[in-house]
Amino acid sequence: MSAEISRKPLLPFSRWPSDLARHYRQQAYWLDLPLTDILQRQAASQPEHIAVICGERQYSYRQLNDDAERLARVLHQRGLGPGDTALVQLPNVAEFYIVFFALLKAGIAPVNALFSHQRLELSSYASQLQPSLLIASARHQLFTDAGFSNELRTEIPALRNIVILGATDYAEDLADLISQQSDTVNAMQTTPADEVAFFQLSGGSTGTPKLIPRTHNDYYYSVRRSAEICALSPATRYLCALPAGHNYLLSSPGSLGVFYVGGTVVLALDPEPVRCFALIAQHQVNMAALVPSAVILWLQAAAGRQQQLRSLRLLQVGGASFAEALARRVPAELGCQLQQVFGMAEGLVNYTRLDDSEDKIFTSQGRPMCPDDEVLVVDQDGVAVADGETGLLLTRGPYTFRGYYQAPEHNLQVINANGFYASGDLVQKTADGYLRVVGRVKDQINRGGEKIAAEEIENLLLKHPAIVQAALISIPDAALGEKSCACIVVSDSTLRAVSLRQYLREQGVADFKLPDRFQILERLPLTAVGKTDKQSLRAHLHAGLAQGKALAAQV
Ligand code: AMP
Ligand code: DBH
Repeated sequence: MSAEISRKPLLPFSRWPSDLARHYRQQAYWLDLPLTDILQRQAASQPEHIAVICGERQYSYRQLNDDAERLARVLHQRGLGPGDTALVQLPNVAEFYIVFFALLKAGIAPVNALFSHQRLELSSYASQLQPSLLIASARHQLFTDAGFSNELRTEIPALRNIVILGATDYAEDLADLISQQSDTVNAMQTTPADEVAFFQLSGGSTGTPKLIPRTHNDYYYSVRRSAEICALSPATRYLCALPAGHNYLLSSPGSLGVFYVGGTVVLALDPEPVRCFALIAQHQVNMAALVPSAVILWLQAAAGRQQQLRSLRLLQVGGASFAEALARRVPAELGCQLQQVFGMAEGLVNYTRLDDSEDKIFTSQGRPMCPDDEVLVVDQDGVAVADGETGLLLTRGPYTFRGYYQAPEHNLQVINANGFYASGDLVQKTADGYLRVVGRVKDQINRGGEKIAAEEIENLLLKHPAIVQAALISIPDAALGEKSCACIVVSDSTLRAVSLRQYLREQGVADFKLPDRFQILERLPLTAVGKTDKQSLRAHLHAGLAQGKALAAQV
């Protein structure tokens, strides 16, 4: 007999209006199938084919599905199910997929935190989701001992299950749960296909990280269509060397796309080229997905090592602006085709197509994957601009969300009355529907594909007793595209960058969000309405940097 069965209400989220939902079903974008179907169909049709390679371990589709099924039953037996949520933080290991599918099978909606996330990010997700389950890794500094888990338990009354990958003296080991046979006979159920399956993370532009509800229907469509556009097949051997839970690596076409067609995912902990090249050679990888900053590293490392990359056919690049000059080097120096990807965890994904002209592939970020992706490029008054002109991107469609989780005020700012999402990107659209990303208006720094919401860091800086004003802005960087600079007005001129970084670290923020540079100013420039004038701040700083001037008060 199962313990108490969860009879919680399903999770609230902003739904598509019924006329659009009907249209998306008619067009067979929404098939009313759960995401678990991705794995189950392969486990049935080619059970012995290798799904995941993780170091020395290889998982067949059968093993992956069996492991996920066992873990799901154990969780189900503990009374977890639809209406429950989970906070998950795992590095790029096979267990990431076992856990993801197990939670979907049991109807538990996870959010996959990045492994670089620290106390502040995890606490924020937990307080927004009120999870009943935490699954994390003992290799993360927050989970080597019971301290942080206990903190979370106190803050989140619902959090009754803590499971850690790796042996600890305070929690159950994930490996034990995966191998445990459960005697549950109760039917386990996924959430309905038009309800929340899991949450994606937004790079954000506000003080608090936001969660993006994704339904089975909308996400499964984006996976199928991406797999089709990228011409995946059972012979696909895909290197996943960026965080496996990121929307790009999960669904564009990502590992889920590869699983959908029955190919093989090869996991790497990070995109460091020497190790990745060895994995490519060893496992005959033919496709990989990178951010531009990693491509730079690969290009540098490739000289003299092309032999190792011989199996590579397609390299996807996305997540941040990719300079045309670099794009042109990819085929010649890495010996493979380039595909540009411009996507967002909120939905819309654009791809250059495999048969596009070189010119399109090198100079555009692709076009939307779905005929029913509605993309508008508008001026500040919401009026469409002419083709080729720069404007703000607005979009809605069968896999673009309709609002962040429980964030009604922020949603009013980013979702318009017709349900279009304003991504904050400045783009140009060609007559044939291709997009170029030329800038952004959202208050975000894109540090090599890792997004930093300026406001989040400014709020933390302002808590420091000696900081009077703070503005985080981007500065150009050859390797990362952008780095961050904190412009601060202080009441104590002996403040130093090291101690400020240490201070931020103690607040529990992820390392990639720590300002690369601090600039002390007498005052921050203001706009006519009295807001910090970041444009003039950036111009001032960039001009100084360009002239190689030692800026007076850099600390
Ligand atoms: P997020 O909303 O955190 O998933 O981040 C998505 C954002 O990343 C987009 O709105 C863009 O600002 C940026 N982005 C993604 N892909 C590209 C790309 N290929 N070129 C430029 N910016 C990109
Ligand atoms: O940056 C992104 O969020 C992103 C990039 C490429 C994304 O979500 C995607 C493809 O799906």
